[in-house]
Amino acid sequence: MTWEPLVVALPPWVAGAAPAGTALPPDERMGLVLELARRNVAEGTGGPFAAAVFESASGRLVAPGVNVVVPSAVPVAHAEIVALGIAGRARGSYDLGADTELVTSTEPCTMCFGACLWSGIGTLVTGATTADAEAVGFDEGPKPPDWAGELRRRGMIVVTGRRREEAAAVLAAYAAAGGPIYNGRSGGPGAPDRSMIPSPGGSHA
Ligand code: AZG
Ligand code: ZN
Repeated sequence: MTWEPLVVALPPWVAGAAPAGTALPPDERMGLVLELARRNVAEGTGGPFAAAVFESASGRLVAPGVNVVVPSAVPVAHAEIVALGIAGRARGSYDLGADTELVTSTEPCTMCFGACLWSGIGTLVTGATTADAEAVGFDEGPKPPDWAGELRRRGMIVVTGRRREEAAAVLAAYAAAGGPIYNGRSGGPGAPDRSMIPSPGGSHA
């Protein structure tokens, strides 16, 4: 018996929805990402989030990503982490390079905010806001208030709110249909009662 390798695979339908060789102009990249987010929900293969890494100039798709936290049992398998990770594997380097762009259906959470920095991407384009995700029950974590400014000060181009209403509608539809909100603080199998732990934003007095 040895330890499991960390394998985070894309659902099989993604290869057809975002084929290798895809190249898109800047204003069509979010459209593909939102289609992946909607499809991830429709197929029952994860949460209502998708992302993709493109070469900024050519528009070539380097890697798609969808949220597979629940089916993969990998708590960090957010859409952005999956796209950045598969992009690194595709490029053969953990440093994706300043000519790459991450397009994500929702602003990055605390974890993915950090991952944007550690990936070396040059541009970040976001759809729905953190407030949109939190309005339907997701906990996006304690991000710096001026998180986009923090990235810009480190040289990243950050564009927020691209097709925001459409992106927020994907989150709302998922919540309305009763999709699971997997914040990792439900207690897990056999966990002690943690109901007395203050919730984020609550009083810690
Ligand atoms: C999430 N937020 C983003 N941006 N992406 C994911 O995959 C998420 N999962 N939970 N919150
Ligand atoms: Zn995240």
